[in-house]
Amino acid sequence: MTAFEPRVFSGVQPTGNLHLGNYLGAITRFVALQDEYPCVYCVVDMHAITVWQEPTELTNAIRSVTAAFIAAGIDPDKHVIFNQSQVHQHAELAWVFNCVARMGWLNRMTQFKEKAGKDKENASVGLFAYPTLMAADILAYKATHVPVGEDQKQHLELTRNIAQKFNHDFAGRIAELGHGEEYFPVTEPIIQGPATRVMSLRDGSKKMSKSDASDYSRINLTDDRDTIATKIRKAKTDPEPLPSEAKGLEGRAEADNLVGIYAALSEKSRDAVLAEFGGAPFATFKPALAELAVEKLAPMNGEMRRLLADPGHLDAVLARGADQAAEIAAPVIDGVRDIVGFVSSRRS
Ligand code: AQP
Repeated sequence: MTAFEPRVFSGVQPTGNLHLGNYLGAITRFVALQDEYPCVYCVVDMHAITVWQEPTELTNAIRSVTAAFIAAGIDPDKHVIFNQSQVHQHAELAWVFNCVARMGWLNRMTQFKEKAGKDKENASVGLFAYPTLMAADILAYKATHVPVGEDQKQHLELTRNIAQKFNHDFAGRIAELGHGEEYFPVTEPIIQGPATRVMSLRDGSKKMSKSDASDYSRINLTDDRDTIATKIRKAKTDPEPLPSEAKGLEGRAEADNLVGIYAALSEKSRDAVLAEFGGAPFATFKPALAELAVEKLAPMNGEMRRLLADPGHLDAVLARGADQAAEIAAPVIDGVRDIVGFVSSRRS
């Protein structure tokens, strides 16, 4: 087995307002991992355009995700923050992976089915091929660990399958060219914490999502104190008081979601939260949750606003990050060209 240098990669789409699900499921994990690993965090704007984006809103959303990364605590002086479209190696590797992945694998992807809905014929080809671009994002950096929310588990499994098939199909060339037994690592997903799948505040069976038509379904990182309190007050619940143990949340999706959010924000377990609130009605729990959410999100909200007031600075962070990212990805893609057998007069 080839030993790979550990590296973390993950991405967030600039498809609208970032929400509490993105924050708890992904961004807080990104922050935690930066003390342990070299990290590459990407604003995946090429993924965003797999569904229609207004160009000026896309530009603003790219800066907004960049600001959220920095405001949450990712240090751009120690780790790489950039946007995908500035590093051409992502698109190039994605094409090779389109030729490695099988139609049957992609046909099984539930995210495409959910996002394309009933009108599959009218979905973009990019939306169908989304997971091969995601595999390219990760493997262009030979990333060994990828922190994501639960919804990305299937795409991560596909990335592993693509890495294994590439390593297998080209095993002879990989060895011959001196790359050892495997060219790409079989990446480990990191899906951890009490909030790997934060659900909609309006429907406990649907995940919280940027593209949900109802703004009341999510808490945006840019929401002010009053908006956060109103959204939590209006969140769907059932009439029963809270149970005193996590087991009692079974079959109570909305209650489970709110307790999970409280647990994640307070860095406690669900059981610890219920030891405090067991027996309490939602009329007591919801204001406590709103207060906690405001307390945790307000500093980040303020910092995001400060950063967004200077778009030139954010663009400079992205430009420097793109140079650093390309420095890592370029030799990886040069290696792929050689392995595949392309004749190449130009190096990356
Ligand atoms: N509800 C969620 N709970 C926990 N984690 C979540 N993530 C997304 N929603 C939740 C995680 O956030 C990271 C970035 O996600 P993304 O923006 O790249 O795309 P997505 O998963 O498709 O998120 P959205 O909000 O639902 O966006 P739209 O509506 O544009 O598709 C990922 O790690 C994801 O798992």
